[in-house]
Amino acid sequence: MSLLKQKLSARVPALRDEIKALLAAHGETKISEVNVGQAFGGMRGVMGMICDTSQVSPETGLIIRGRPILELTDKWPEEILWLLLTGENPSAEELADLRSELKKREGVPAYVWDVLRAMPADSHPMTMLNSAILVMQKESVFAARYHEMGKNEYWEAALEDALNMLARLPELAAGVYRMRYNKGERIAPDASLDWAANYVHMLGLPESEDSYNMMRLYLTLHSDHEGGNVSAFTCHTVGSALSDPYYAVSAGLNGLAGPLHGLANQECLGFVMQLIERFGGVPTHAQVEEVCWELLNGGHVIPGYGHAVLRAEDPRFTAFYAFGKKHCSDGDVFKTVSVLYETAPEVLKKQGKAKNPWPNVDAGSGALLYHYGLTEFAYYTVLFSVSRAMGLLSQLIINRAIGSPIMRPKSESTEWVKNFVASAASAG
Ligand code: CMX
Repeated sequence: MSLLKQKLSARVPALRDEIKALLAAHGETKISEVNVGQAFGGMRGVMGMICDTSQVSPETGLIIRGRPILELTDKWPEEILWLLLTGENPSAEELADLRSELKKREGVPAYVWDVLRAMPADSHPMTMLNSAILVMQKESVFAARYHEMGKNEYWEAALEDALNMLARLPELAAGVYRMRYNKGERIAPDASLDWAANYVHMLGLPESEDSYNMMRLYLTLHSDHEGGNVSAFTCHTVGSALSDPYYAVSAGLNGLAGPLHGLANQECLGFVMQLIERFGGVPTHAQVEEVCWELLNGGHVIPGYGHAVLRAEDPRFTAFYAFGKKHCSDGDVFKTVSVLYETAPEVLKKQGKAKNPWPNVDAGSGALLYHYGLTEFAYYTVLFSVSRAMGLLSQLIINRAIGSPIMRPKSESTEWVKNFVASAASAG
């Protein structure tokens, strides 16, 4: 048994007992209220679900198991996966064991490549990735064992699926890249490399300690963002029907493919490139300001800025920006990202609509990827997905461990709300 499974096996019964006791004593205690604005407004701020892997504070941003993300930027993704699942940093032995678990599960089935080859050559890379994950559903241990296992074993089957999926995702995602952008044959994994470095290797990008570190940082920073964002919420909902992790993750990542969510990093670099093209190089602050107003006046968003929860600069942006300043501050792309950073928040503040005018994670990540040779920005959400799969799967395993039931919030009609507020007004 892997050390990760051993650790979780020791934890899960206590976690179940703790939740059972909490529900018995406080099941009826109110923790949130919902108003009409929230019911029509994407349930913003409604505290209606549990996520133990991470929280997002409006001021501090992402906090993984109690640790602010800026304290974790030197961690590699495998360490983050361990932390997400167990709440602890792995020992050297535990980390080595997790790495070898992932290594031995590598190997994307041949039929997946056949399906991808049959897709239209101009398919979006996210469509290719998510289709491929769905096609691999036949590998699901959870689905295969569903009729014979007891509820208490669900998390173990989910863990099997999670480790298999995570082991294969870099190879799959790199294969999507090479196929979609005609980069030649797929590149086989290198057994001597860690999860992130191996991904750089299989993508066929120039390899150096710097490019490895950029990818380690990228995969660490995007790993999780509590439970209510579109991809996590979707994965949770689909998983709650006991659809297996392949169905649930593919569904969640389809949400990540939306321009208001993960696709914003593609949009963001596209915007930066348009600025460079339009102004023949790095634009001035005045030029960027003019274009930002054009976007807002045309009813468009400034990609990479604003957030549903954050009310400060996203610390993940802060970390990327610091890395970029150190390693790629000479390039036009990074310089343009900087001008945008110094301009867009002021424009958004002046317009006064966005509750958070500051950059989010997507505002800076593309400049780094571009610098290290990944210039096809329609691919960027696939990178985001490889990382975010760690959070989605960690949440899903924990949810199966604690026996989270099927999701079923109540909806009502607009007519119902009109009647409700009318009778509340006449009663008051
Ligand atoms: N540019 C222009 N307008 C913006 C804006 C931006 N970057 N951010 C918010 N607004 C607008 C909203 O569209 C909304 O306008 P309406 O009232 O006309 O609908 C108004 O400001 C209030 O929005 P909000 O409460 O501040 O933000 P929401 O919680 O509704 O939306 C988000 C959050 C991220 C969708 C929004 O800020 C946005 O569209 N940003 C640009 C896209 C982006 O960068 N997305 C990536 C987010 C990170 C991620 O999930 O990956």
